[in-house]
Amino acid sequence: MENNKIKIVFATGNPHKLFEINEISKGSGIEFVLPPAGFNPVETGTTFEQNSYIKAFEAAKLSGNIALADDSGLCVEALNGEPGIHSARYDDTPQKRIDKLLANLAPFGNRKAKFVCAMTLVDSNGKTINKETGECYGEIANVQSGHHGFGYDPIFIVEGTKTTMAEMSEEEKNKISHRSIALNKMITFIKNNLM
Ligand code: ITT
Repeated sequence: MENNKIKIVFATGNPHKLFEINEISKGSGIEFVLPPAGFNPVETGTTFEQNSYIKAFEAAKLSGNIALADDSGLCVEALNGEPGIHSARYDDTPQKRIDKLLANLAPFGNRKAKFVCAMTLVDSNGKTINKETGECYGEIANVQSGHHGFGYDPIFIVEGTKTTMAEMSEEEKNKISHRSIALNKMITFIKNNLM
């Protein structure tokens, strides 16, 4: 069964993302694999969509095959959508990024936020084969809680719950996350058009 899976390059340097992607796509007949050595895209885009294209094309060129990329981030309403596309570079470490966000948000009563994910599937000539997006709504907690997931999960309380994403199991997160919403649409497209 494993051998019959089709492999698609997933253009990331973030192992947590690859892990989530392969958990979400379990049973789909698709396995996502890391790009070849030398993958080092420069994310010069001004939108999630542009940066996901840049990463996917870089990996597709290197591998000579189609590649999928995810550009994602946390958009906080009171901070005019920041850190947004700068989420991974907001500060030096994951903990410092959380601390900085909590400090910057402290003066505001509005703690609404959303996770956004833009995915683009690109071929080695740079043609976009398909693109999808997913959003997950919630609010920023006053203090961090939980150890699952990655990034800003410990301070993101999912709408309709009292728990942060980091307090959810991987399975629970993968049912509702921005990444799973985008990826499930992308998997449907791949199954209908490429398999
Ligand atoms: P690649 O570009 O190599 O894929 P990256 O981590 O740099 O890895 P992005 O540029 O897309 O990826 O930035 C995404 C950042 O947004 C990520 O590093 C986290 O800080 C945050 N983020 C995205 N999805 C998240 C999630 O599901 N949970 C928590 N934080 C998330």
